[in-house]
Amino acid sequence: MKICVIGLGYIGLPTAAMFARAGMDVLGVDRNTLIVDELNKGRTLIEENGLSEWIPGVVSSGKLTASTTPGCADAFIIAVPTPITDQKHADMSFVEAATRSIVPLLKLGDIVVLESTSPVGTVENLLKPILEESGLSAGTDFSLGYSPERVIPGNILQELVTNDRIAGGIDAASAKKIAALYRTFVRGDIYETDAKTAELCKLAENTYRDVNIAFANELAKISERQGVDVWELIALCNKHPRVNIHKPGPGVGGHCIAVDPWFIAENNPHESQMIRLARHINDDMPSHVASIVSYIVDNIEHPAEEEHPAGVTYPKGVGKPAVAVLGVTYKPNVDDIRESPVLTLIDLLEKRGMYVRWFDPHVKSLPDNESGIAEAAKGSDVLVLGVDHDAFRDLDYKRLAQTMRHRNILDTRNFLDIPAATHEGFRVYTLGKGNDL
Ligand code: SAJ
Repeated sequence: MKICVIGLGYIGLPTAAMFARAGMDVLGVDRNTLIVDELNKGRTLIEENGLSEWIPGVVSSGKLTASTTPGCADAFIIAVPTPITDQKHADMSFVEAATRSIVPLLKLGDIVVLESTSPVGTVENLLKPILEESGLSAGTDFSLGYSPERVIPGNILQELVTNDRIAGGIDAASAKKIAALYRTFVRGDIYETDAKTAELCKLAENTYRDVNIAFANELAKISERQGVDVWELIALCNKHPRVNIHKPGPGVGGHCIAVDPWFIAENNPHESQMIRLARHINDDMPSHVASIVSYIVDNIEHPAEEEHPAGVTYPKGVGKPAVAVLGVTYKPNVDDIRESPVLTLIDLLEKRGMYVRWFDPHVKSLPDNESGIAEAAKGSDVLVLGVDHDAFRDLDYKRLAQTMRHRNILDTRNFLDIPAATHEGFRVYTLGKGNDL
């Protein structure tokens, strides 16, 4: 069976590799020539566990080849980005372009599956009319539907195989054929449904998480006022067999949990009150964290004349607060900075007149990245943990105490070894811990 996977990103490339390992002849398509050229050399630009070990084998066996243009296939998988605009609307231009590129290739009996997270009705109202310009009719002449991924970056290859999956079809026959296609590598159960239910299912799953995280963030703010440790609170709540409160944090990033709820709210503005409020609560967390940093620096007794880390000596008593931020990706141990709440936090701190430097070992693409933890922390008044990367698990607090101007730490993830830090003279504040704030 020949499969054409359009979009070789976090989902498309692992999915293409899965079909190739299942013995299919796979053509991976991406408009980015660098991705295509690297893939044809058996290399990937994506940092994902296990992927760089998988790719050389399926490429050298000839099971996976890459091109910038699609070719004839028995099944077409569309896994291109569906970004969100500043007006919080879904940008479907990549999906539309990918769909149009299939039209001249479509033949009787083919399967077309959309995987990209999309507003409800995309398959029926966007893909179907474009594909039927081929003269073929969806359902009768070719199968059409929607089958979303639900994998977590960092564990994609494992979860693509083991997670249950939804196969939504424009008609029941399409759902059945799509389910059979994915059963070539999916070991989880595959549930057949209609395309609109599958589209809303994907959005609802991630919206459940965003609303749940908003609840956790609100509990964090309440705990700070009530003198409670929200981390202990949530751990105790979750001992209840039917309670699963998520974790607070400095905000919600990524191109899924932070985005998908808007795809529901966009078309259902009046019915999505809680969904939109949850988005605003999560999007307000960087500002809440910035106010905690201000609280910390406002309580520092700055000696009068002191050398500022930037080599600038400020007038008596007007030392500009210096903040070091560790981690800027949207979640731990990934290189993805999309919708990162920590980048928003850095911007807010600078707007509050603070001098901010940051370091993230996973980010290679941004010029402001310091060369290491000590370089970012040099001369700073507060060290903020933005992301709980494994690389930050055992910080050298003795060295940090020597390089920082004042010994304050703000942990936004309840991640750091507080006794080790306090042993070196640090004052540690944790988001959501009422007794710290
Ligand atoms: N976060 C919290 N508290 C929590 C959990 C997450 O603040 O309790 C924050 C994280 O710090 C991060 C954001 O939420 O900023 C989202 O992270 P996440 O790990 O919850 O989920 P994502 O964004 O990685 O979602 C991915 C998506 N899949 C891909 O990106 C390929 C999504 O489509 C999946 O449904 C989701 O994993 C999943 O299934 O877990």
